[in-house]
Amino acid sequence: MHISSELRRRFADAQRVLVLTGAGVSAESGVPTFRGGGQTAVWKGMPFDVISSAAMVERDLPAVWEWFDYRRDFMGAIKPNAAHEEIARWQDRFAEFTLVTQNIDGLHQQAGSRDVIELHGNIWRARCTVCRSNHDNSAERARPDACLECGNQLRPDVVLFGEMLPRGAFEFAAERASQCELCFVVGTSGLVYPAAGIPELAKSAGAYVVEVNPERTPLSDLCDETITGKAGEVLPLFSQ
Ligand code: BV8
Repeated sequence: MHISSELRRRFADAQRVLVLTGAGVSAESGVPTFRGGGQTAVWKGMPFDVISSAAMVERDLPAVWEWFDYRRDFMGAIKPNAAHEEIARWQDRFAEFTLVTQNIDGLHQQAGSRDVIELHGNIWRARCTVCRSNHDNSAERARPDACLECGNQLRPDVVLFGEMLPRGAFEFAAERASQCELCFVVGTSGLVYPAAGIPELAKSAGAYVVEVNPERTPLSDLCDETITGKAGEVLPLFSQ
């Protein structure tokens, strides 16, 4: 596992860099990955994209909360790993640095990353199903039973399957992807859209695209380089 001289040169010269992360960047912290949001049952016999879907919020919001509270409770004790820490260092290294994540675990922010574009929301927030006002959902404090503004039901402030991404988040990420010179794709299976479209946008705009993943993914073929390895072992090599 080594960094090519080509990539080291581009890393040294780059002004505009974008990083897209998925569950794999948090794997070494102990957050289980999803295997592409596929049909594998993850909760009470329900596949991931069923329990984490807009339809389930309509049908059985308490079941959705049970699933997210289960994840929130074990994520409470989880810490960022060397990959999160290295990426946090990059934000002050490049003239224009953009961090886009599909993760809802908040570990990038815990590692010191600022202005993280959370495409799929954040497990530490809840929002009102009517007035959309945000509420704290941290493990420490009991979540309010209802919206403190309008009294309606609260739901996890995450993007569920079949739901639009947060207003402007994808558009801003897409804009930065089309301007970057170097795009890293770290720990994602590249199966969930529109997030997986970001490296494609960067590539078509002429960026040098690098994948960091122990396995090949549907995005590997469009990458200029694929580094086969764990993010927590590969990314710190850039500071050496
Ligand atoms: C939408 C939050 C518009 C909730 C999540 C186009 C084609 C096909 C389908 C669609 C399409 N466009 C839209 C769809 C439908 C759908 C979709 O993409 N379905 C998939 C399953 C095919 N997309 C949507 O519904 C999106 N919304 O399109 O809205 C719309 C709306 C209404 C009407 C019309 C249009 C919303 C998608 C967001 C869903 N929410 N998360 C929650 O967490 O519960 S998605 C969730 O799953 C994650 O956020 C992430 O995005 C995805 C999991 O993928 P990864 O993060 O990549 O993780 P995975 O486990 O799959 O892979 C891990 C990788 O890491 C592996 O490759 C592994 O090898 C690697 N790895 C492991 N260890 C390490 C490592 N890498 C490095 N280091 C290691 N140590």
